[in-house]
Amino acid sequence: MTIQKCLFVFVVSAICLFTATLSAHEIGSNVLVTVSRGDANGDGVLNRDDATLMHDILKGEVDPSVSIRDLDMDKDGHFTERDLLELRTEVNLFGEQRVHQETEFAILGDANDDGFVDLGDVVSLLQAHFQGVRYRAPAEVVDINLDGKFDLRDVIELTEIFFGKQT
Ligand SMILES: [Ca+2]
Ligand SMILES: [Ca+2]
Ligand SMILES: [Ca+2]
Repeated sequence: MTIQKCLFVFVVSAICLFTATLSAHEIGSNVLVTVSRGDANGDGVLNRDDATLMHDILKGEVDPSVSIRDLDMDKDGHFTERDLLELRTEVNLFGEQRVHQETEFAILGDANDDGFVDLGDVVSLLQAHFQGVRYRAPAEVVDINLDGKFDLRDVIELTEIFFGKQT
């Protein structure tokens, strides 16, 4: 094998490896997110304040400032009266307690947390960025370019994926 041929094989392998690494973080792949179940006000403590806030969110009087996952006490994927009941029961039984954080998988790019990555998520990200509307998914899910923060670059990246402007 000539040196040139060796070099060629090396470069091709390197490209394959790089592509494999990238595809591991593709839109729609699973990302680990941290869930603080029940902590509706996000202060790290589970108490009656969270139950009151959950009640108001359920009635539509307040917009949640945490991920819907954090409100989903019974882990059925929805936020309902049952979750409020479960939180109340827990607080009544055990009193005020520190939030037990868990990790679970979410879908990278699924900004509105409906289980699919589609144009609805692009709209959610655009609204989140330009109108300050809160996206429903945990922060890890909207960090499309995986640089540790959510900003305009993530919006652009997801938009480009859907409108085929990727180069
Ligand atoms: Ca709390
Ligand atoms: Ca979605
Ligand atoms: Ca980012």
